Amino acid sequence: MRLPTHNPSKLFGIPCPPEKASIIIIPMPWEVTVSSRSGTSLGPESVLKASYGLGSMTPREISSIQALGVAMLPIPHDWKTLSDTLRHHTVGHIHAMESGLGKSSFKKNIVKKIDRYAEQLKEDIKSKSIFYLKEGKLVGVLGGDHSVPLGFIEALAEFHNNFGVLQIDAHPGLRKAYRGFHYSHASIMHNVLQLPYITRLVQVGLRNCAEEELQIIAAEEGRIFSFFDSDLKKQRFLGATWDHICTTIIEALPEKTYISFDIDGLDPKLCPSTGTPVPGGLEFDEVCYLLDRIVQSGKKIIGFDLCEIAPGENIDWDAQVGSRVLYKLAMAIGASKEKTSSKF
Ligand SMILES: [Mn+2]
Repeated sequence: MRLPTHNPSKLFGIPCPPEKASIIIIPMPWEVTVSSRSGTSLGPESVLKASYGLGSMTPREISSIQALGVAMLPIPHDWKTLSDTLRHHTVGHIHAMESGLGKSSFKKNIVKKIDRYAEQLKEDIKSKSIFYLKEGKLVGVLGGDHSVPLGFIEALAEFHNNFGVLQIDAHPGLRKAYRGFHYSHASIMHNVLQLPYITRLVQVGLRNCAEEELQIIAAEEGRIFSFFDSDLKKQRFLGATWDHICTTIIEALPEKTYISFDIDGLDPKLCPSTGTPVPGGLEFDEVCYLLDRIVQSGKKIIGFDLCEIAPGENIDWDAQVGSRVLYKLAMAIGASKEKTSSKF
């Protein structure tokens, strides 16, 4: 499915050029190593389009986002074209391995070639992020698959000594070079944990974990805090309030936190077209409340990504939810900066 190109300088329907914005959204339409359904490379375009329709926002919400100033950079269509071309090579290989049909005849040099392009993509996002962070702006990355924010997280290390990652996701993302790809979306948190300045990883909503990943979570006890969806639901069923659970999650976060938001952390009714939906998950209002509580707590949100949103075939439901989540993340990081500006 092809979508028309929309005007990136009118995210949420509000004109805001990057030079006037306090928050810059870097879009990245990349999905070379996704293991299931494709579509997330259309995420930025579809979220941008859906964001125009946030007409149901209250006047207060509209004036708040307007006052904040959020600009999306132009969608890099050259990366989308490259992603489509490389995806053509990887899809058969990944599907053969996923379905247990044995090793495909995929050439090692093609894996290396894809890793090289992924490295270039990482550097591209890193240099763009550093440019805007140096200007004192806040930055968010909009995928694409979950492999894309690594360069941004590396960039943040040049501005913050130590920080933690709050990951909202159905999957731990702790696979080592999943299906041979060093920069696989399924390896994002494995790669993030190689960075020494990441003091803690707090995962919320996990419900589809490989044995290899459970072993890493157990071995990294203290550095990884995992809130499994089944445990969260059990607490709720036994009468715990979401407010109480949020307190527990926030207590696990360091003073400075990066938020990595995979849309499949939400209940799949909110993201039915994402690549690997899993039953269960968080409600939209629950994550909004969690974000509000993080801001109130005085812990500083230093950056975020939002990944794995894919438009549906006929309706733009996934993108509507995604644009709402993007709005909430932008408001949260803006409010967090205001609240903590005298602290850091
Ligand atoms: Mn996921």
